[in-house]
Amino acid sequence: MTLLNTILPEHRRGKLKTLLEEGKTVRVLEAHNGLSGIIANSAEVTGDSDGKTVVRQFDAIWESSLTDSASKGHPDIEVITFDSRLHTINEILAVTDKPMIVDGDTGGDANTFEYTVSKLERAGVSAVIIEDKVFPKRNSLEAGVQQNLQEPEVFAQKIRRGKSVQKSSEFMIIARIESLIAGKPMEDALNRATQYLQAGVDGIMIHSKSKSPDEILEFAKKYQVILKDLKLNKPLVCVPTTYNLITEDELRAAGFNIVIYANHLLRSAYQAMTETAKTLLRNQRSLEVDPLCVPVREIFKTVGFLDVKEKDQQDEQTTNTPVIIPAAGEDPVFKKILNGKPKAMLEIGGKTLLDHQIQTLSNANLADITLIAGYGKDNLHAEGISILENPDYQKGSMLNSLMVAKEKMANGFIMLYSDILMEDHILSKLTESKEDVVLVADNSTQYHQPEEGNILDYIISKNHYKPTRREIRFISENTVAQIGNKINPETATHEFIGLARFSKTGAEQFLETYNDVLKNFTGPFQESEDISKLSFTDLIQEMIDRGFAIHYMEIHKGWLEIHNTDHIALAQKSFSA
Ligand code: SPV
Ligand code: MG
Repeated sequence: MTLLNTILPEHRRGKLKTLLEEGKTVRVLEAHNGLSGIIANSAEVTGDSDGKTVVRQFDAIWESSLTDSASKGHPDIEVITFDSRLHTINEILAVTDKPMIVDGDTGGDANTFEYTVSKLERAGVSAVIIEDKVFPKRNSLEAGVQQNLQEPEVFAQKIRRGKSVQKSSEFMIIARIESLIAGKPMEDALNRATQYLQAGVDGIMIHSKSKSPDEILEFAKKYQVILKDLKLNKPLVCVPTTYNLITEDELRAAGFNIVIYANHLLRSAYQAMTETAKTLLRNQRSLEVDPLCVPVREIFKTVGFLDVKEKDQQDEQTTNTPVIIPAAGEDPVFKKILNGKPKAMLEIGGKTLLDHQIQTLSNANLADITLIAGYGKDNLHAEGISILENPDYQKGSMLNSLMVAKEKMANGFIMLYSDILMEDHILSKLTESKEDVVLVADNSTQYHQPEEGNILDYIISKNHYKPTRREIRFISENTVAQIGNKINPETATHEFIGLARFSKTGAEQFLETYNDVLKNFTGPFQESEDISKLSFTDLIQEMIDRGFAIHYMEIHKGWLEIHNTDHIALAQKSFSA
């Protein structure tokens, strides 16, 4: 169900009357369930007329007894109960905002009809059309079927009873004359029209199953005379199913105000479904039916599933995403300065590296921070964050430390290397990303040589482009083809800065891949000489190889990694600036 077209009954009901009062010829299309209702409500063609753009749509929806019954596998003989019809009617009303005209069949007896009017009006239906046949009626289109007409006086009284119970002035009761269907003369039809108009009906539908429009055109001409005599102005309705050469313009010129295409969505769906079923049988696989089918995603879009996905993603982003900082390893470069303390405690500009990170995270509303400690854990000091321990920090890679916080990952998470500092905008942009796995990737790597002895995580972008051609790029089209520290810097397009965001789905994919790799592989794996040394980038590469989309968010500088004393000086300089 899509919530796009929701409308209150009181806002919909009067729309049909308004269209008619505006002098519009109302174009109506049949619907038999929610999905066909959405199509009738939203189908649109755009064209050009005298240099002006013209948009054409249907104005209203016909809830047909023929197609409602047929879609339930039943004949159109009033065997589908009114409650079932009302269920379909409400299903369509829930996903549309255009006026609805309900095919009320005979309306039952006068008492039954009163309840029908009351329920339809309350639901927001704009009009009901009842036909002057005896309950239970037979569909009008099949030749050779016995058609029993109701006495016009009895039918006129049913109209009066219906009009007497409606609460609003907007709801319309339209009388459908079946004389021509039952093989009666034109006089009978005209006589009935007069009686029904005198009973207070809001419009007349003249039905015909002739291939030629002649008889309804003759009726329309004489109907104008009746209206004139009675000093009334009541709309005239037709259902051009059999006389289908005539155009809307011609019907309008003949005096018709409402044109109903009464069964075409169901009939076309039936044809397409039958063809699909047979094509599957012929081929014993489904490839050949693909051209006969819309992509699943189009259905998702139509029924609002893509909206749901987007809202879920927004919720996920606005709920506080946990941040995991693996910081267990011992740093050989700063061994002396740190003197038994972990690297996170490195002092930069009067604050620890960790405090700088906590500050940046809190600027992006990220307060759920978990740090994985190992080396020097007793000398780790930080407020307002959780600390977990990786006792085996000397054995594995940073990935092992990250996995200590597995429990934190279930609803998505952000991973941050413990030795990087960055400008605020990077994190806020990352938290807004919609993709399932997003790595932050710097493109300035293309312009400078890596420093000696510094091992960097490189990325090769899937959609190669010239870095010099600066243009707007969307994360959704930035996908990673390759990641790792053994990639030739010359071929790399980006450097992974050590910051990544995983959605709930992304986290599931990440954990599933991790568990599967550990269970099923031994020895060298991706860039690692042994599975026990599996790194974060190895696992991401494995996800890529398994077909998961790994996106990157491109940045240009604005961050620093603290790998040597020069970096500390640089950081101090930028903080004082
Ligand atoms: C319907 O669509 O159910 C109708 C029109 O009543 S017809 O089938 O032509 O009678
Ligand atoms: Mg019908």
